[in-house]
Amino acid sequence: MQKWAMFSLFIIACLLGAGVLFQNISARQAEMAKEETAGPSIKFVATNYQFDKPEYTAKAGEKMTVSLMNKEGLHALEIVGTNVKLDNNTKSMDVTFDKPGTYEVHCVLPCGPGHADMKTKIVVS
Ligand SMILES: [Cu+2]
Repeated sequence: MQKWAMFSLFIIACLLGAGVLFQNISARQAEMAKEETAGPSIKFVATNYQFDKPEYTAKAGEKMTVSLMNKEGLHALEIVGTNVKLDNNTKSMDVTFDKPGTYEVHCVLPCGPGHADMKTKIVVS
């Protein structure tokens, strides 16, 4: 009788595990589908202590998605002159650059010795 109970528990645990796994997979697929259908975007990939590009480009008046990926270390950023602030809680936002120009982007989370130099820019034309 006890063996049966153990066996049943084991089966239930397996089913739960598979359920969680499946849910994760479909959530990820939905996220990927969303990314594919999205319009223009900029993805800032942050490492210690720089962003993956010295300069990003965008078009004025066009709604776009900006996102942050912390590949190494923990960083947050703001785009000066906009309301965009990204960190590990808010990983992406939509933004429209109204005017052409150069927008400074910098890390706003004290992340280590290279923090002060952790800057990049977006050239909007
Ligand atoms: Cu920093």
